[in-house]
Amino acid sequence: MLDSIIKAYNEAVFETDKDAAFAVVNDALAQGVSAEDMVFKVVIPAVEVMMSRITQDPDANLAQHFMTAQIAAEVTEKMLPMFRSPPEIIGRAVIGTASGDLHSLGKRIVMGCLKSMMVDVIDLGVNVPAERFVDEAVRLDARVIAISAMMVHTATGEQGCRKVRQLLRERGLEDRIRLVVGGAPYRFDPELYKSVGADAWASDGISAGKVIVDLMKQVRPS
Ligand code: B12
Repeated sequence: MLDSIIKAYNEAVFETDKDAAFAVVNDALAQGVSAEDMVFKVVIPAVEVMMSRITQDPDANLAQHFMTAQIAAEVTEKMLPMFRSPPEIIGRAVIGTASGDLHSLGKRIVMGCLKSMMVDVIDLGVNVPAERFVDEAVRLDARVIAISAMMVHTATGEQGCRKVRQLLRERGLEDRIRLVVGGAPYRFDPELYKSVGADAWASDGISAGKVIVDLMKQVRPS
């Protein structure tokens, strides 16, 4: 039964048809599929399938990429109250785009993936000053600061990740908060994250989720 649900859900997502995706979810629940199975066996694998299609299939497009992550986040939010035992939230991250950068699509995709992977993620928006990343991470007790930067100068400039690293160091927060970056400039140069002071980077939403979950495990709870 799960195989046909997975197929129908993937087709709906591939067509960016949110209503159809939710109809598949509701039918599956009515047939007795658990909320846990919907999230872990249907929704998250669908995001992984879409990510690999995006890279391999010339017919896959940005709208499909974007909608997969949005639908995943919405379905997961709907399923969580139905879990038999409260799902274990792995930890909290704050995310935003670097100072001077208004590109938001990649960040939103990453957020959708993180939510479906049980990471509590708080969106600080676009054009976020370095101080705000750090202040909000402290205020919200986040273990990870995630910075999206789509332009070379916002990825490498003095007001972005480099400044966040400097502030973490100055405020003695480096063992409590990890720093992760993503966006096109990091894909072009996979070593760039190190030179701007990040602990890690990831090329897409699903790998961002995996990297961030790993970073959270390294952090000493406050
Ligand atoms: C859409 C777009 C815009 C839209 C943004 C709409 C929006 N709400 O986001 C608009 C039209 C507003 C725009 C404006 C500008 N843009 Co623009 N834009 C693009 C474009 C075409 C696509 C970007 C995008 O959304 N990609 C799709 C998403 C899904 O991919 P992504 O962001 O990389 O995200 C994925 C990964 O990188 C990763 N990821 C992303 N963030 C994070 C964060 C973390 C923590 C992790 C782990 C992973 C991760 O996961 C995501 C999901 O898989 C790119 C060109 C391109 N092909 O990349 C140019 C591009 C980024 N823009 C560019 C420029 C120059 C500009 C402008 C300066 C143009 C102008 N003269 O006004 C302005 C800048 C405004 C500003 N201050 O930010 C240049 C940057 C050049 C450079 N080398 O720096 C590019 C590369 C175009 C080009 N070839 O010249 N842009």
